Amino acid sequence: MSEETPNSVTLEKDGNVAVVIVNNPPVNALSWHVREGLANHFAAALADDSVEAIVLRCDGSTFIAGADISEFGKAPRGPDFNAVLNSIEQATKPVVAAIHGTALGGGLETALVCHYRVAVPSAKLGVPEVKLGLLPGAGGTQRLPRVVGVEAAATMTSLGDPVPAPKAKDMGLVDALAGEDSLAADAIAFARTKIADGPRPTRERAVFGDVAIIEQLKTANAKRWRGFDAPYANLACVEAATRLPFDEGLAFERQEFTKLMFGSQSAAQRHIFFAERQAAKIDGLPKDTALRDVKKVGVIGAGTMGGGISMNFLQKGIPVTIVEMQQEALDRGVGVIRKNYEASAAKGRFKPEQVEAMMGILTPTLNIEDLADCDLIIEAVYENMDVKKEIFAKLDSIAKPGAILASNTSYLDVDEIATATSRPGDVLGMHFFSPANVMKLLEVVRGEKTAPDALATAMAIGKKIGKVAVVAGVCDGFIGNRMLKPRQVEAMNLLMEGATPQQIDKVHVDFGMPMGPFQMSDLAGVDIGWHRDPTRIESIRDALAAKGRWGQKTGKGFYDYDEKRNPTPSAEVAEIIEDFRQHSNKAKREISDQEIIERTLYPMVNEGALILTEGKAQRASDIDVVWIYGYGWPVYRGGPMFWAGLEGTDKIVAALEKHGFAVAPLLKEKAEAKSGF
Ligand code: T1G
Repeated sequence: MSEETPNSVTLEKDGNVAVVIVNNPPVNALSWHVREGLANHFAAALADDSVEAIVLRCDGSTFIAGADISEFGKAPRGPDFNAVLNSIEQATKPVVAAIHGTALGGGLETALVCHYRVAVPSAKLGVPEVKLGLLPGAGGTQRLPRVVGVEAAATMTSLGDPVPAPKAKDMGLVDALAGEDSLAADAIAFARTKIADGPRPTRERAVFGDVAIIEQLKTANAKRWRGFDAPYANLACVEAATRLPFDEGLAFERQEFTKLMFGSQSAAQRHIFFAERQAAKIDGLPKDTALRDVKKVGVIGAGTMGGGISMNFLQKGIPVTIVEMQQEALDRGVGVIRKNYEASAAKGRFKPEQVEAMMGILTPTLNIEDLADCDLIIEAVYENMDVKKEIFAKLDSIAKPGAILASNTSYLDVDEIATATSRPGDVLGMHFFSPANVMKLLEVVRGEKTAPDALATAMAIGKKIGKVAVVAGVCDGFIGNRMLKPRQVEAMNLLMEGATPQQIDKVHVDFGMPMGPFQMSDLAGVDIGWHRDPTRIESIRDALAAKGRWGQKTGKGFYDYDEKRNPTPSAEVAEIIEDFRQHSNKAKREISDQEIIERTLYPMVNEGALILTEGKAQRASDIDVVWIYGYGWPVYRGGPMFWAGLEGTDKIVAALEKHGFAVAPLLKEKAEAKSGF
């Protein structure tokens, strides 16, 4: 949306109806020149006596998808958005919004100042600002309650989910549905029917509905909204609409909007909005790189990961052939997939016939040769290099030319695995996160010899199955797990020095993480990577594992768990830690929460800087996307690398040096420049 293209709004006439058309690809965002064009063309249409009604529509794939987020934080240009909207609302001729694609945020606010709205059935209408840490700051929180009522307005603004047009019609948000292929004509015809009725300024309509919804939404979403400011600000504005005159409500909204706009949470969430889209781009890869066709997928291993991975493809109608060694394991794996789908169907996510259709394109087999016609084969067996190389050597002999051979390993050397084949260009990693059918993150691991089109295809198929795909280089733990390691190591050291599992976990939960290092260990399994020799106790983990404290799966780990898996601190664990401390002559001392932050989160930023310097991540924002979508890092803190900028890289370096860490040169550089990543 370059400043050089001001002609993004045009005006046409169809008899006595003027049609104002926005054309600002890719999503008709309300860039300065669009606001300017709207102001000019509406003024022209209103001044033209031959015009008796006005239609506002957009070219391209969608109606206005909101304010131009890329303009936020920049010097304001063009007319004030609210002034443009007021001029449309106060129009002396009926104005009809013709909606297709998405009418989102400022786009819906624009449609709300139009006196009537016509939409195609496939359209979606919503105010997703809360997902950017904001609120509809151009009258949306004051006009929505006047059109759809308090309940719907509170729900739409605080949750941010769009509403399909047919439902919007039922809610009164849309006045008429148009033909999918005749929106412009239908809107003009509708406008003509409103000439007699005249304008219907939304601000003059009465607010209706029950304000009790606001407390109900807060109660129902308390866990989901923990740490977020925006949902509560949205509800405060809708509540204000129920008791303040329109202009006072607008002023209250403006005040709340400004607070959010200049706060760190929205800056973080906007960062992630663009970071997520940036992550899909492969630096240096020609945009028109031809992707390989992926019409059939093979999955090796029907365990938890293999099953979850398969579900992603089946849900997109892509046939999967799943291989196991033993019939019993195969039946169990296929059974779990069906059980998961039936559980989702019971919650209304799928229709029973959809479950049958997905299970119908799943082919279980004990014969790996059945993967010969697959376009993509994903190996998801347990972590053992020899086993994986054996499988890839086998695949090399049976897979068709051009098939992509992917490993779901979470840390093993993909280049080493590729050496087992004669086609390393077709080998890469596709690291899914458990549960693989739920977690959105996918680390696509680029091997030294991975072909650009293979990489691009894996990234594209990742997006197709609803994942946020990020390119990672080959190193131990790739991006996410590599940064997790220093955190877990320091967490264990802090235990030895006097902190408790519950203290450390509380610091992380208060920070906004879904759980702390020890709750995470208990969920993943304390025995992961354990040498299985109960007589060999070299770490606190060994001691716990030797006592069968393997985590949630055995009802005890770093915590004891009740039947509902609620954790409680364990006296036995405290004893084990005390025992270890004494044997290693570690003095016990008071440890502050700040020290826990400095020694568990700052080293992650440090490791992130090393990952960037080594080129194992394309950009710092990719690291943020990994942690947001793979590890539950709070989106309102923007990810570890963005957060480092908020926290202060100089402060981080000073603390890391204080605690004796080797500081990454890139991080030192940023600290000297007092800049973020
Ligand atoms: N501003 C600027 N750029 C935008 C944009 C926006 N609002 N929306 C999308 N883009 C860019 C995006 O970065 C990408 O660029 C390209 O368009 C295609 O997007 C006052 C304050 C509309 C559902 O939150 O949800 O209004 O990567 O890949 O999958 O109250 O984009 O190609 O260079 O996502 O087809 C509220 C945000 C703004 C909607 C289309 N609006 N957009 O999805 O394409 S705040 C939103 C979306 C506001 C007012 C307030 C989606 C989409 P690039 P894409 P898509």
